[in-house]
Formats: sequence, structure tokens, C-alpha cells
Amino acid sequence: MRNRTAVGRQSGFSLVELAVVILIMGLLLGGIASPLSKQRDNARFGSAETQLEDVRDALEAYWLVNGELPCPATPGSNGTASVNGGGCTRQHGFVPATTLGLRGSRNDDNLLLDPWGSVLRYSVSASDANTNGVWDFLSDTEVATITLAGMTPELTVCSTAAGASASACGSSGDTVASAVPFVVYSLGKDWASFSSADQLENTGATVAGGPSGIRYAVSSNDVFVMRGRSEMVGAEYDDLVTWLPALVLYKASIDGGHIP
Ligand SMILES: [Ca+2]
Ligand SMILES: [Ca+2]
Ligand SMILES: [Ca+2]
Repeated sequence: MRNRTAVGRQSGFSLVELAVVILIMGLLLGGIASPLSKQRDNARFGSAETQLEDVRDALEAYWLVNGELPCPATPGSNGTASVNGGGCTRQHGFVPATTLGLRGSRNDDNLLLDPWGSVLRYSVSASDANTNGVWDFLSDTEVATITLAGMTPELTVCSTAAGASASACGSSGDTVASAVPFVVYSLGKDWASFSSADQLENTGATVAGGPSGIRYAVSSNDVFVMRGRSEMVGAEYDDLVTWLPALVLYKASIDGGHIP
């Protein structure tokens, strides 16, 4: 009996030893979990970049075939391009994934989602260089008539919102791309809560909700910000923005036989 007690003490763990083991395991798991969540974040940013490229390619293909861009989807357009007269219901809206035939997760308003479950935004130029009431990039006959030299796509991408107006960057040094026909963007991981001016530039206005009642924020003007990711409080940025230059679209118009 005495021997058995002695053996039990030798082979078992005391509460203190157990606590130390749990502490070490916790530290080890914490050390693994942090890099794992970082890896998951990086994977999602990678997927989002691929997704934006796919959307951009689909828009280029749409242009090649039709000689014009599709209008953005609206909260109530069920994922389709929302046309309004010679223009669009919304200049700043969402990727018309149904019109483009894009695969991917959709929300209750049938809008295409990014890897974080936020809606992909899409803006088109509402420029009307020949002032005929028809948006120049929304009609193949406009492009043929106006030609590249006369086209004045109005979207601008800046590296910072500082000093930017509703139509231009604060300085030429802040300009990443000007005269852009369309912009597609994801609000990134922090889409649900952010406060930096650079990210607010991409989501300046909240628009009326769709059938689901979800309300969405999109740019309220022709200026967008794209810069490197940062988690610095007050200056955080993780949006992903892409576009194509007018020159590429114009070449596609020639290749597609829309311009002789
Ligand atoms: Ca026009
Ligand atoms: Ca963001
Ligand atoms: Ca803006």
C-alpha cells in the first residue's frame, strides 16, 4: 500500500506541473495560430486579386464583343447591368456579374462577393465628350464616332485622398492613373469597419438598399485611392483596386471590328 502511493507520486503530475504544461501548450498554439491567421489573410488577398483580374478580363472581353462597357449593377438589379436611357442607373455601383456571366458567391441581392463576403464595386466613366446625352463608353457607336483622341474618361486613381477634389488627385505626384474608363475594387478585409480618409474615398456615399435591405457604400465621385496595405491606426488601408486604360479598350475596339 505504501509502495503503491510512492509509485503514484513518482509517475503522476502535480497541479503545478500540469499548469506549466498547459501554459507552454497555450504559448505554442498561440505562436502557431497567429502565423496561421496571417497565412489565411494573405490567401484571401491573393484570391481577391485573382478575382479582380477575372472581372477586369471579363469587362475587357465584354468590350471586345460589344464595343462598349456594361453599366454597373445596382442593389435592386439582381446582378445585371442597370441601363438608364443613354447612361446607367448608377455610375458608381457593383459588378454586373450576371450580365458578365461570372461565377462566385453572391449575396441576397445577387451581387458578387469578394473573399471577405463584401460586394465588389464597379464604377464607369459617365463622360459625354460630344454632349449627346449618351455616355461615351456605354455605346459602341459613340466610341467609333468620337475616336480615342476625343474620349475623355473621367475616373482617376490617386495614391492618397489628401488634397483630392471630386475629380482629381491633390497633385500630379499623387496620380496613379488618370483618364480611366472603369474601376473595379474590393474593400478588403476591414470592409465592415474602417475610418481612414484613403479608404473613405472609395466609399464616400451610402446608396439605397436592395430587396434584402442591405445598404451599400460606394464612391460618391470620380476619385479612387489605391496604395499599399497598412494597419496603422487612422491610416489603415487594404482595398484592392484595378482598371484598364482607355488605350487598351480602344485597341480592343479595333480588334473587335467596332472601329474600322
Ligand atoms: Ca456621348
Ligand atoms: Ca479596406
Ligand atoms: Ca471617391
